[in-house]
Amino acid sequence: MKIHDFPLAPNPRKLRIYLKEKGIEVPFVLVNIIEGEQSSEAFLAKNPLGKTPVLELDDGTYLTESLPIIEYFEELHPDPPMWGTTPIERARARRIERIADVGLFVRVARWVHAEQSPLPNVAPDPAMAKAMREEMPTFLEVLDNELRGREFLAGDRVTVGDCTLFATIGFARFRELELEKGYDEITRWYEAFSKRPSTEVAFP
Ligand SMILES: N[C@@H](CCC(=O)N[C@@H](CS)C(=O)NCC(=O)O)C(=O)O
Repeated sequence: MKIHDFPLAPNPRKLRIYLKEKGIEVPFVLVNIIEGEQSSEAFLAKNPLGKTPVLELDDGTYLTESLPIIEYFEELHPDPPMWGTTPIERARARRIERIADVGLFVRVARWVHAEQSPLPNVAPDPAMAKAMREEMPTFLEVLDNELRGREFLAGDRVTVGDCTLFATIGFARFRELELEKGYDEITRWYEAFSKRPSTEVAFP
């Protein structure tokens, strides 16, 4: 088994943080998305959408999409549980993860692409950048409130949503967007989480 990814990109980073929190070791193969390697014939054969990460299984099967890849590992290695231990904990952890990903991360990614156009295949779009920036506070406020009185997003243990939010804020910072400014709970959580060994970036 191996993972094809680019470690600085947020979806691969979320998966890497998750794997380290779980103590699962998987070899990585670098796909340089800044240089357009995701559009090569060889990579498109693994993921026709040209996106990282891709999990390659030993039988030659390719799994794409970071969250289903996480679910796959979670089923193979249930401990420590990264969604919580009871139905209500799991529902809550999944709800928060969706807000961090579909709510916040998607807007940050669209903002980066529209504002800074870092990939060869995406053109700048100032109107889109403005709209995305204006929509972010709604999600930041919800996540900030969820963290009030809690060490991690879903309580006293790390769940997948922490990996998602950390990768999102790290990506925003890397792109000089200070997302957490003015959100005291997120700032406190981000500083503490950034000390965890799981957040170290390593190539490949
Ligand atoms: N929904 C997908 C998104 C994957 C994705 O957008 N990956 C980015 C890196 S964060 C990528 O490889 N982008 C290359 C491109 O768009 O050309 C997932 O969760 O894995």
